[in-house]
Formats: sequence, C-alpha cells, structure tokens
Amino acid sequence: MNKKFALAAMTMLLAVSLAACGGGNKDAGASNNEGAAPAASSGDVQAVTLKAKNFEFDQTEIRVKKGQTVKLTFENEQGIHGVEIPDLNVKLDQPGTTEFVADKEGTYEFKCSIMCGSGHNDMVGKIIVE
Ligand SMILES: [Cu+2]
Repeated sequence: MNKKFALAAMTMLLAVSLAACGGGNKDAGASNNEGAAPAASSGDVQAVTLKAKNFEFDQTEIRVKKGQTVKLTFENEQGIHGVEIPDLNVKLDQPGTTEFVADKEGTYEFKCSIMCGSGHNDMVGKIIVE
C-alpha cells in the first residue's frame, strides 16, 4: 500500500517537473541555430548561390531547411542559362535573385530554363527540403 502511494507521488512529481521544464525551454532553441549555416544572411533566410556554365551547374544538390525563406542567386559564368524549379514555381531566365519559401519537405528537380545548346538536358540538379 505504501509503495503504491510512493510511486504515485513520484509519478506526479515527475510530471510536474517535466511540465515546468517544457514551458521554460520554448525560446532556448532559437539561439542554437546561430552559425549552423554560414550561408544564411539573417534570421530564417537561407542564401544560395548557383552558378551555371556550359553545360553544368556548380552544384547538383542543394539542401535547405523546411520553412525557411530561400534567397536564390543565379549567375552565368559561361554561356547563357537560366534556372527553374518547376515544382516550387521558381524561375530565373537570367542572372538575378529570387526568393521562395521552402514550405514542403521533399526533393525537387532544378534545371536550366533556357535552350542553351547540346548539353542543355544535362543541366539538372536537385533541391532537397528537409
Ligand atoms: Cu539550357
């Protein structure tokens, strides 16, 4: 009988202390993100620079965090190319910068958006939202 009571009391204490911890930690996680991604300029914006030449991109796999605003800068180093991510409604037909919110987890194809020549179809990569 006493053991049962003690167990019940301990369980309650544990529940109370867990609840207290959970409430206090809400904001603690935010500051832990600092420095995690050197490319990020500020806050929840992740800066990505993608460069194109005949006939490839300098990156074929880009990883971004779900929910972040992605600031995509596209540059042509050689030839005339563009970039598009059809599933995310992102398109840059010339060098420039665009922003989009990576709000869905998944793997999306990006590719050259301009018929640039014989290697056009090789100009593909994937962007992974995780
Ligand atoms: Cu092309």
